[in-house]
Amino acid sequence: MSQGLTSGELGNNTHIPVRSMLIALGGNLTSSVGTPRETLTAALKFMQTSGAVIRAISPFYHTPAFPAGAGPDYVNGAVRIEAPWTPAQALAVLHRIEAKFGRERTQRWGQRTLDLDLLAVDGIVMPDRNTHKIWRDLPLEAQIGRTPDQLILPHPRLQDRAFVLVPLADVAPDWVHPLLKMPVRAMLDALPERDRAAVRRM
Ligand code: PH2
Ligand code: MG
Ligand code: MG
Repeated sequence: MSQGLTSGELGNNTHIPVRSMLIALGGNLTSSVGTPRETLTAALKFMQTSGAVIRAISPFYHTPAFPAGAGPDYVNGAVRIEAPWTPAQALAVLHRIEAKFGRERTQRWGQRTLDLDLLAVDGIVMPDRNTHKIWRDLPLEAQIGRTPDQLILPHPRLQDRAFVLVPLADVAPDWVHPLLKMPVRAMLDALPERDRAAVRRM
């Protein structure tokens, strides 16, 4: 008797798949709740309130802003959650939490109180492997001017950034990139040593 039930209702026979999701957290400006570290901690609470089960939280790290000179150092971290959300629903939840902490989505790579990036949902590739490759191979100058208007998974810059991979290796070292076929640990080892060394545990 599932007639009339919406997929949001739990406790019935509606099948809602629970997915494992990897999320990067970052911030380099004070928000209404306080320092970036306090903001990130508050954001994690809101993820739980929104229905996510937190499976692992990384330590927080001090990282130099990318690109170099783009503002104060960031605090970065990563979290592994399980949630009954589609990728689009997850993105909506993350945007809602960013908005709550004063994030204004204006300048690309501008300074921000809170940035929550959906890095991966299971091994899902979105929108397709060809489009993904175009975004992955985009030269740095073009990345600054172009923001994808669709959700791209895994996050197209995930493999490039030590401030993402260092904390990600704490929560999901063995997650394998579905297109690059590399585990997080190997992607991190492939980065220049000076990039990894610049990510300092708080
Ligand atoms: N996020 C950016 C741009 N630059 N630099 C660091 N260190 N950490 C970030 O999270 C970060 C950044 C865009 O989201
Ligand atoms: Mg973001
Ligand atoms: Mg980001």
